[in-house]
Amino acid sequence: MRLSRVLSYLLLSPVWALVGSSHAFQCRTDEDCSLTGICSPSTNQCICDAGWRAADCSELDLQPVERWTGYNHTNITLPDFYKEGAGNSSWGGHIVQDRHNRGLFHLIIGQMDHGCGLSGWRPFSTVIRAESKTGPRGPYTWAQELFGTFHHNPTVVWSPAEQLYLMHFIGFDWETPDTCRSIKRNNSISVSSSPDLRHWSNVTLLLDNVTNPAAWPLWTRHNRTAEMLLATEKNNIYHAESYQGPYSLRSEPGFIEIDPSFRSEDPFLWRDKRGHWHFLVHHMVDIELGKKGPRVGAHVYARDWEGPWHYNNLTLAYNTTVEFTDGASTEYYRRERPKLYFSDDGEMTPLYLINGVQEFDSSASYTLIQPIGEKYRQYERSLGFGEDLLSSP
Ligand SMILES: *[C@@H]1O[C@H](CO)[C@@H](O)[C@H](O)[C@H]1NC(C)=O
Ligand SMILES: *[C@@H]1O[C@H](CO)[C@@H](O)[C@H](O)[C@H]1NC(C)=O
Ligand SMILES: *[C@@H]1O[C@H](CO)[C@@H](O)[C@H](O)[C@H]1NC(C)=O
Ligand SMILES: *[C@@H]1O[C@H](CO)[C@@H](O)[C@H](O)[C@H]1NC(C)=O
Ligand SMILES: *[C@@H]1O[C@H](CO)[C@@H](O)[C@H](O)[C@H]1NC(C)=O
Ligand SMILES: *[C@@H]1O[C@H](CO)[C@@H](O)[C@H](O)[C@H]1NC(C)=O
Ligand SMILES: *[C@@H]1O[C@H](CO)[C@@H](O)[C@H](O)[C@H]1NC(C)=O
Ligand SMILES: *[C@@H]1O[C@H](CO)[C@@H](O)[C@H](O)[C@H]1NC(C)=O
Ligand SMILES: CC(=O)N[C@H]1CO[C@H](CO)[C@@H](O)[C@@H]1O
Repeated sequence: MRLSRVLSYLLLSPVWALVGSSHAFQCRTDEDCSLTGICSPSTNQCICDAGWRAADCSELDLQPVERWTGYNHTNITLPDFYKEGAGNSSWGGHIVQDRHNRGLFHLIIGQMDHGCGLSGWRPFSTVIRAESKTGPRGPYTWAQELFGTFHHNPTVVWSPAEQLYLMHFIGFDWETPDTCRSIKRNNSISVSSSPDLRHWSNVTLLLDNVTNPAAWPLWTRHNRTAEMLLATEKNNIYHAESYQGPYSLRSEPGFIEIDPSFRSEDPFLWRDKRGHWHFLVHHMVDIELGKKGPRVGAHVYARDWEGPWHYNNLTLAYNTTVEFTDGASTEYYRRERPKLYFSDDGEMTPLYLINGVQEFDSSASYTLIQPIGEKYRQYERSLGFGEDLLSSP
């Protein structure tokens, strides 16, 4: 981006529009700033953390996406495909930096086998590892199948207590039918561990008849506990003394802010630099109106993981519109499975938003990686990637 483009972007960006019209907005507590910023006692205005914007710091500071980054191999057909048009469709997952090679990035995602696309996710989903040597945004290329059909919605966290990666997912071994179709069965959450992302241990079943896991270790530098939190559908949080369980249900937020007939799914849980807790969720308010969007990304937050939780039902963290660096923008049919990749400097600055996306009138889906704020540029430069964006005249 040239300086003039940066300036015009800044001038046109919603941050200034909101600030300009935010005289009425007055915060009293950090909760009024979504716990992604602090409320200045002198001005009663929010000071947002890097990566967040808007008067109440409720929006992710999303930046344009470069085309063909992320993992998009929807335009291929292979000999074992049952149909054409969906390619290697995928549906989101985690970016992980290699522990031994800082220039190597892994993307652990759900990918549908036999070209079956998102509509055949159960039982056709597998868990794969893709690699990028060109930086965290990719483009990523297929490297390895980690779990065959049916394994889906992998979430990967590093557990400092065990010095292992933990992968939680739904599914179990399931032989695939010989045509693309969708089969309904109950979901269950299992875990596997790995020292290096390439070799994974035998699978342990943790929770039956529960879906969409998001784990977070309670370990801190000052408290080297092995205790684990495991969030699931409905933002219910289970707790265990160690990652292998047994897990007990400890927090059921419910939400006064959303009509019980509205649902959210795909929770992604994290603890911020202040020790406060957050979820990004797939907000399903438009489903009631017979649509998949555009209001798809909600933010939920609490000082303590046991609550009280606040569900922001007014302003969204993100929606289905994505701007690209070529100046075009796409309104996606579906944008779900939110995950964030954070800075490793202790600030927990969100650097990338990862989603499963599907375009209108397409059976294909892919994994989109959208940069956030300004810090991601610095991060990429420190690893030797990216252009020196602001130095050109
Ligand atoms: C297919 O996708 C690859 C990226 O995965 C891209 O480089 C290529 O241009 C695409 N081909 C067509 C015909 O769109
Ligand atoms: C993803 O791939 C499809 C082709 O299968 C292409 O039409 C689409 O523009 C690509 N999207 C991005 C963001 O690269
Ligand atoms: C597509 O996925 C298959 C595994 O099902 C893999 O062998 C192949 O390399 C992948 N191709 C691309 C272009 O992603
Ligand atoms: C993993 O499972 C296989 C098959 O059930 C078994 O033979 C093997 O001993 C197990 N490995 C470990 C480390 O538990
Ligand atoms: C499975 O979970 C669903 C939704 O939480 C619940 O309605 C149903 O009763 C459960 N079934 C069993 C067999 O536990
Ligand atoms: C360490 O953290 C765990 C989990 O949050 C907590 O239960 C425990 O009391 C803490 N221990 C100390 C010494 O603070
Ligand atoms: C948002 O939550 C408030 C309660 O905090 C409620 O009064 C309002 O109706 C909700 N709005 C929507 C759109 O659900
Ligand atoms: C989606 O978010 C962008 C960026 O915040 C905003 O400019 C746009 O108006 C939103 N679109 C919809 C349909 O809400
Ligand atoms: C509640 C329920 O039906 N659970 C089943 C879900 O599927 C697994 C794997 O097939 C079974 O072991 C559970 O009994």
